[in-house]
Amino acid sequence: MTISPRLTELLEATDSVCVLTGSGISAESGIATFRGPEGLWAKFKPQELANFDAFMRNPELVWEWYTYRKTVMSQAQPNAAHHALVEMETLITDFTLVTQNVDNLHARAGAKRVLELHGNLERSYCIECGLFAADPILAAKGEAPRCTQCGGLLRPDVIWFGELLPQMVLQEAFRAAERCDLFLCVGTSGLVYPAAGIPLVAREQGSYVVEVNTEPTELSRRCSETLLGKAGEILPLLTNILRDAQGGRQHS
Ligand code: BV8
Ligand code: ZN
Repeated sequence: MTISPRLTELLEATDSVCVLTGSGISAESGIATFRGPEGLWAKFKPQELANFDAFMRNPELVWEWYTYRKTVMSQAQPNAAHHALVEMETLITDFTLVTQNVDNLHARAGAKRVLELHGNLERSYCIECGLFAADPILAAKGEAPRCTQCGGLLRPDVIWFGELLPQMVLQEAFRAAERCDLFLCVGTSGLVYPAAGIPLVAREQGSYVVEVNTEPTELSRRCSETLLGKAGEILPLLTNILRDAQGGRQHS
């Protein structure tokens, strides 16, 4: 994979980078993406699982799905792409990592600051009293976990379709997109809003927007360039250029 002179020049000079990741960055860690032949949505209908009404109709089924995903998550390890972004964070003064993923792999890779647009499956909370449960005692098969304080239903701390994203986090992501020189869009199909609107804001204000994906997406025609390939192979290349250019200067 050759990196274009334009992108190389930018990597060597930039001090303001914003990155948006989607489930594709975790594919090489063995976590299924949502779309595509092996995707989660191929087996399960999002409208039957990833929304509050579905949860209230059948909390046991939704918890069965999320328990499965939590198990897959806990057995997964961050991959070279996650680690490349952790190193990038140390090399760039103004670095913002925004993720749509709920698998906690950026944090587990050592990322210091992760803007979680869609929550984090490590956390759950009570729909009655709001008490957070770090990792609910996953009830026996066929039961939904309950709050130890009030007995209310616990739900995964993820943003479902039709639910508002955390507004402070979203605003911070848009602000970073507005000011960055370089925007990396990694492993996302760019179909879900408002997250998919973040790279578009970067583009509108003149950032160089680079897509890293194994195939073209909805966003491709709006990006400055698309690097076709695996995130686990491409992101380390970008970080190598950064590190060499900055003489390995570590940003505190
Ligand atoms: C909201 C958390 C408003 C839960 C998720 C019509 C038009 C526009 C918008 C809408 C509309 N109708 C409804 C909406 C709004 C809706 C939406 O955007 N729907 C879409 C489907 C049309 N959005 C919402 O509902 C959001 N909330 O808008 O609220 C509101 C207003 C008023 C009052 C109340 C509310 C909430 C959306 C959040 C949903 N939650 N996840 C969970 O995980 O269970 S969505 C889920 O899918 C992800 O979080 C992610 O955000 C999204 C997209 O997934 P991707 O990460 O992109 O993954 P995908 O599989 O699609 O793609 C993977 C990519 O990786 C592929 O391109 C593949 O090629 C690539 N890849 C694979 N391997 C690799 C790779 N790339 C690199 N390397 C590899 N190795
Ligand atoms: Zn409670």
